[in-house]
Amino acid sequence: MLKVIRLVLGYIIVAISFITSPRKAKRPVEQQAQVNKVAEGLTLYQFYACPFCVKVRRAMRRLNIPVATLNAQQAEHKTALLEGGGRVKVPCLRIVENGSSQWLYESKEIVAYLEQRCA
Ligand SMILES: N[C@@H](CCC(=O)N[C@@H](CS)C(=O)NCC(=O)O)C(=O)O
Repeated sequence: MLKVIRLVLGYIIVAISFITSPRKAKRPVEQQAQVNKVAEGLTLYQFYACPFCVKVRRAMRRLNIPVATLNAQQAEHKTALLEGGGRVKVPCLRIVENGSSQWLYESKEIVAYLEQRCA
């Protein structure tokens, strides 16, 4: 029952977030190309109706950073998250830099990281 309530609330948050979508940042073409380059090394493991994931997706939109998203409810992505990050908790941002991966948990930390990379 609790799971159903959480799911319903999650979808209500998704709907409100859709209606109140933040504006995408507008940058000069070269700057946006740099941000797009940064995004190439990033992947967000998430659940669609998780409020913390909604928060990160809103930040991604606001910052106009095209980070790939993966549904951590799918077996292959869930396994990758568990093996790479150590636990199945979302949101989690996988950061690939210089050939090595870092797994960043906590929506607040993820948003701060994205803001810093887009600055
Ligand atoms: N404080 C975390 C909360 C994240 C969270 O509770 N995520 C839930 C889904 S909405 C989850 O993955 N729970 C599984 C777990 O904690 O093991 C954040 O801000 O990212």
